[in-house]
Amino acid sequence: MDTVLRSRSGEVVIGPDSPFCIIGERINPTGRKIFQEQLRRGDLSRIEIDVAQQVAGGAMVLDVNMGAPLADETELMVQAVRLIQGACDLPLCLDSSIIEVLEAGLAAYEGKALVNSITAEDERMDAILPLVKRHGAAVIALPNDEEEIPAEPGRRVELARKIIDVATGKYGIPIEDIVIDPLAMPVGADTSLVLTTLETIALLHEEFGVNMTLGASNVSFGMPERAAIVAAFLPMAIKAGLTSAIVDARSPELVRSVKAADLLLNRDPWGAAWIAAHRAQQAAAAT
Ligand code: THG
Repeated sequence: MDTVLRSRSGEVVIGPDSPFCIIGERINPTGRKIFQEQLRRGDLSRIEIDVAQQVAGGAMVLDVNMGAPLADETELMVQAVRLIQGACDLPLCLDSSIIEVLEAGLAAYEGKALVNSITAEDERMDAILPLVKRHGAAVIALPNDEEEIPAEPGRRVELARKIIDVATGKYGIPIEDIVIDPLAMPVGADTSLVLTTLETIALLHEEFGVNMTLGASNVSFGMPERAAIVAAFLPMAIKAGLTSAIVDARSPELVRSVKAADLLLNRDPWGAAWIAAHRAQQAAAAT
């Protein structure tokens, strides 16, 4: 099953037979005081740096989150979408918990975006899925609702089923445009949480064959040597059926582990991408 995203003139396929899709996480002010302050002042210059770094690191899609406290998130999302689409030709993942922000971002976007995100809450689905349908976008869905973030993989699968039924049945959204987030939790909070995520990925893969993405940095939150932890997590998750992740593409350690997983899992025919990346690096080092 392939999820196709588009920018103005580019296209990215998320699917089991394509290279693992790296979604750059960095266009996001969460935890960044200076960036938040700049956004409050309407200074978007930092975004250009972050975009350039994510692209250089190997991002194939860019997550865009403008959730800075006390800033006009709707206006910032519109400005950011225009700025980023002028600066690069990668598809965007519009990331906000606020419906109006997603709506304004979709209206400003040229191409087929990935909307981040809905949950199994009826109210959110009924507000956001019509927008997704109208704009011909794809959507990330989290299997939690107002009651719970399920601890049990089986319960996450049931909530994913509810979302898929509503999105396809009630709103006519093709199942390939639904990307499920199996929910990545910090291993530092409880060392059994990542196994739960891995089991959820395997179950969702078996049950629906859908594409999946998650915030990979969540896994290492609060731990030292974060990149090493994420670099170990991703190949296991990929083998279980994960087809994309929101990660910091500036980390060579992490991007290399993804590219090695592509090679080892037969998503890099003849190792052409692996060898080409090595040659490009050698050439860059020689100059
Ligand atoms: N699922 C989905 N979407 C998501 C997430 C998810 N979007 C947001 C988040 N999780 C993924 N994006 C990030 C972005 C930044 C960080 C983590 C996840 C991060 N930032 C540093 C920090 O807070 O420590 C920034 C600090 C700094 O650089 O100064 O870790 O799970 N669907």
